[in-house]
Amino acid sequence: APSYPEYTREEVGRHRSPEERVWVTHGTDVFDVTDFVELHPGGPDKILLAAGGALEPFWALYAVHGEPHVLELLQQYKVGELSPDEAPAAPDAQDPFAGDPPRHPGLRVNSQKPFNAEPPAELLAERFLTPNELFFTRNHLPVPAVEPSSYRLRVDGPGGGTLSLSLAELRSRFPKHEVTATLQCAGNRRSEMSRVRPVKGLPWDIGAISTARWGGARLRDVLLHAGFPEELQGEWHVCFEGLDADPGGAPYGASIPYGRALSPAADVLLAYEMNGTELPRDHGFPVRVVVPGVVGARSVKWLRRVAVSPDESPSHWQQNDNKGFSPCVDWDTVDYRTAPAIQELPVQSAVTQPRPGAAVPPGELTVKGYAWSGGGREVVRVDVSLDGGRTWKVARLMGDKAPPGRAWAWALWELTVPVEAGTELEIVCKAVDSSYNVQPDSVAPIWNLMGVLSTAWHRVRVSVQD
Ligand code: HEM
Ligand SMILES: Nc1nc2c(c(=O)[nH]1)N[C@H]1C(S)=C(S)[C@@H](COP(=O)(O)O)O[C@H]1N2
Ligand SMILES: [Mo]
Repeated sequence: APSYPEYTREEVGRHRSPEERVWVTHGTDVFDVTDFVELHPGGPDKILLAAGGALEPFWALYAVHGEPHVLELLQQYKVGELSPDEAPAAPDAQDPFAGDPPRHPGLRVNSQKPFNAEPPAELLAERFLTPNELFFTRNHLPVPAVEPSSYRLRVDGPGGGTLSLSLAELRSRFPKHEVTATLQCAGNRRSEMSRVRPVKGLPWDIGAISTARWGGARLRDVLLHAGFPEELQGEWHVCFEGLDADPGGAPYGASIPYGRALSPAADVLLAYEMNGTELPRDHGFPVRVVVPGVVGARSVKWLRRVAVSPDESPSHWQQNDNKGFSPCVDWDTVDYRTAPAIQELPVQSAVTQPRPGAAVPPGELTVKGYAWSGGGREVVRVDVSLDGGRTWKVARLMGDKAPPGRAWAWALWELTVPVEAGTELEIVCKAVDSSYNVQPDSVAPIWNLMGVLSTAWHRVRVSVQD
């Protein structure tokens, strides 16, 4: 057998683009696949996602690569082996994030500690249900380590008593209900807003949104079981607390109106399953709230306590975050009490393919993306323009048909159009929901200091090759 040079993972990691060669690893073998990138049946953009690192996490998403002919093909590009003394770095005991779970290397990381990451746009709308490993993650604190056998959910009852539910009781005492729902962070597409004027917060691109099939007990069933009535007079809120707490001991918390929590048509879940498996640690293991049609911040992960109160959750994230303000409000004048907490989100859409700056081949171009609206409002149409919004075409929508008012999941859409060699395109998309709400055409008039609710027409400039 030929003997190969040895490389460290760091050396492999320097080869991430055709200019610096494209290297990947599989097992302990190192490959230079630069010449295969353009030949890849799945497209060059996909293979480049794995450039400089391991193929396995990506191939796990596309089973065709398990076929023997794929490994044979790969073998001809072998250039080396990983050095055997490559040891994984030892975890740091002082680091509160040392116990965080491993993550998929394809995620676009906005902050490592706490972990905040989105799927790459190239993979975001490939599947109607986002694979769990790629689902965007929005953590404010370290991920709690929960021993499932000792987990208890505390529900404060109406008479001062408390209900304590083990995971087994939550699963067995209440019917399992399944809902396909999209979660979107209020900060999705914030980076477009900060291009107008700086804003506070993580620089999300278009991927702080993902879709899963959630399974769990209805929050309604648990509250009725705890003794709460179908309706309460006056203003009441259902408050949630997570097991993740800041150094001062304050847990992550949020609340929703009582009526939504009790409504059978609102489908609010205490979820213990995500796409048919137990919840991953990053997404709230073992139990999280899923509030369909509502900003992601209310879907509290690692749920430890549910309480009913005449006031909204006292948490910072309910009171002083996830609120929308006028463009005239700045950090000196902001008064959080003047704006309601975001609950149902406005209509949203984005182009996931092609990517900004791409040079696409002439002939036929397929434009793809997602569209979604809050409050269960269905996306009824997506308009796409290739000339910056002068002329429009209607995209083809793909999605599950939902009952009226309960369209909790996004619609994926695509449009194939002829494009001429040597031209510049400004691709624009905008969605319309079942209330005929539309997206605003530009960012500046909806700019706000927190960079939330960034829903302007999504614009992507590309050139067509000669
Ligand atoms: C050196 C690395 C890779 C090699 C040698 C490779 C090889 C191949 C081959 C031979 C096929 C065609 C399979 C068939 O139809 O029989 C294929 C398809 C595909 N690959 Fe890869 N691949 C690589 C990396 C990747 C990566 C990193 C991704 C994703 C991030 C990816 C995504 C895809 C997709 C989406 C298809 C099309 C699947 C379909 O049509 O069902 N590939 N690849
Ligand atoms: N306990 C807890 N719940 C939480 C959060 C958190 O940091 N801690 N982040 C919230 C925010 S802002 C969002 S957008 C969603 C993201 O859910 P995901 O990470 O599963 O995508 O979780 C919400 N629930
Ligand atoms: Mo969020």
